[in-house]
Amino acid sequence: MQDFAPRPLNAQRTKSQAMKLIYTNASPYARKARIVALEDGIDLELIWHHPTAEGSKVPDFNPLGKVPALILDDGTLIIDSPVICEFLDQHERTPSLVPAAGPDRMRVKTLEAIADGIMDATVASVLETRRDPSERSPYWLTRWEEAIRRALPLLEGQLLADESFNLGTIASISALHYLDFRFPEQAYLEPHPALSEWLKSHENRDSIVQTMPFDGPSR
Ligand SMILES: N[C@@H](CCC(=O)N[C@@H](CS)C(=O)NCC(=O)O)C(=O)O
Repeated sequence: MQDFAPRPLNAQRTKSQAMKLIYTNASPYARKARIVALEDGIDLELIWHHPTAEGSKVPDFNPLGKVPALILDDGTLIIDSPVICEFLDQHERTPSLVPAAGPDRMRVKTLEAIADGIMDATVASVLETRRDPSERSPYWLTRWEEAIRRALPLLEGQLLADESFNLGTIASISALHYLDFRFPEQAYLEPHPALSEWLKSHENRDSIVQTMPFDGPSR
């Protein structure tokens, strides 16, 4: 097994030295990593592979078959968006998006976990609705929808109580945009005007504009 020995990034990295991110343009988890990289000025080589396409190449990079997967210069694999995001942020000279310790860290990581949970329920619902209707589970679809609706007020309370821009904020933006991208007709944000306003207030930020979700390798 390869030693995990990531080297510090430096600002003069060239394209050939860039780390590779296996991703899709729709994945809200991959979007977290792309936003962190843009915010921290880290050069990532983006390699598009769809995880659920027939003959997908994603398992060649990540045996779990999921995106995002980060591949370092020496071939080291880093997976799961919370780990990838923290790795990217920590390798900047001044990590700014994930507090190192204490109550601030717990607050940011909890916010990220709520947002990731909303993504989990949304992605699972998307995959379930793509199955043959005879195989779909109304039980699970309802359960995931209820989880999302219950989690939104919690997310709203935490986001409105804290003005800072951090990994929790990034995950929340990714989760909420993805929810609207996949299920616009369900109008999940309609009962939460303050949360909608909060989301809109971030929509002109460069890293957010550049990473809006869409299907396929290019627009
Ligand atoms: N916990 C993972 C979740 C990643 C994930 O589920 N990604 C989806 C795409 S949005 C995927 O690759 N699904 C394929 C599969 O589960 O087989 C993370 O945070 O990175």
